Amino acid sequence: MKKLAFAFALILASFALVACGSDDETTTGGGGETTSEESGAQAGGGNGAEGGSAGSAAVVDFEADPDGALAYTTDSATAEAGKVTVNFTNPQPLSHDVAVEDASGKTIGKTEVIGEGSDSTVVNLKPADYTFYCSVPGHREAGMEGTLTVE
Ligand SMILES: [Cu+2]
Repeated sequence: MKKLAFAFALILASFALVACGSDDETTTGGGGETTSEESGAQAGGGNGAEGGSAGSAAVVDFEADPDGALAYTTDSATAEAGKVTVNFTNPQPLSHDVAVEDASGKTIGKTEVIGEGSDSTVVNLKPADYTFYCSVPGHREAGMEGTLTVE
């Protein structure tokens, strides 16, 4: 209960931060959230020709702070260039996602916004520095971001 109250306070705080923004994201926390069935997020890799590297599937795992803070458990990660599976686990009742942004500020992929669950997405990465962050309003500003280095 304490935890929930804390999370709720955080939600209020984040809305306060973006008070002038639109309110088209107010559906979170309604309780009726159903994580739409896992529609094969693993984007079946039929053609292994692309990306070539000896079958080493590139995967990066992210997790939101189990203690309920607006943070991931890490602020840096590395991945191999090519098709990278981004796994996200969120133990919090507060909804989060993981989005990946390139150096020009363009979001190139993101997971579903989820609470108490997990989701994954596949992004195509080149050797460069990317930023991963939570796209829920206010969360990135509060600290839910980090650097994804691709080699
Ligand atoms: Cu978040």
